[in-house]
Amino acid sequence: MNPPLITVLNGPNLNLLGIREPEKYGHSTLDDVESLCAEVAEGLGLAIDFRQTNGEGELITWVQECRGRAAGIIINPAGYTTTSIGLLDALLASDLPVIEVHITNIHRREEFRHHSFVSKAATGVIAGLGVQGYALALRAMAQLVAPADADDEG
Ligand code: DHK
Repeated sequence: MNPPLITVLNGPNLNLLGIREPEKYGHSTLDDVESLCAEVAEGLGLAIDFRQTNGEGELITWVQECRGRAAGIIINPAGYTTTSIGLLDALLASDLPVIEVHITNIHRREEFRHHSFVSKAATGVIAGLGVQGYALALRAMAQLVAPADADDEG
């Protein structure tokens, strides 16, 4: 059987990880985050499709494409977190478990970062744990997509 596919989506400016405000976002690059996710996913028996875009429309199209293809979505919507009802609607329409990840603790930052439209579609939210938040999201997703009888295996 093929391993469940988890789509890991990254929004605007996350291509600049490692360069961008490292005191907030850390020194890992997006390639480092993809390697981390690939390693953790392999250990969990998951396949990943890891992507980044600066475009809101492209992000929405990728979410739409998850329906019927992926078993779950992990998303750092970055700047679209607080602005995009289109992204929220696409996530709701996907009918998939969604985990929202933020590298920083958005609640300790400026007030305009506190309200997330995406959270309305999220099974869970991870914020403030740096890029390890992606690894934690994969671990949580493995539980969410596991067949019911696999829960007993510890
Ligand atoms: C990343 C961004 O680009 C910001 O727009 C969000 C998020 C926070 C993060 O912490 O990963 O406000």
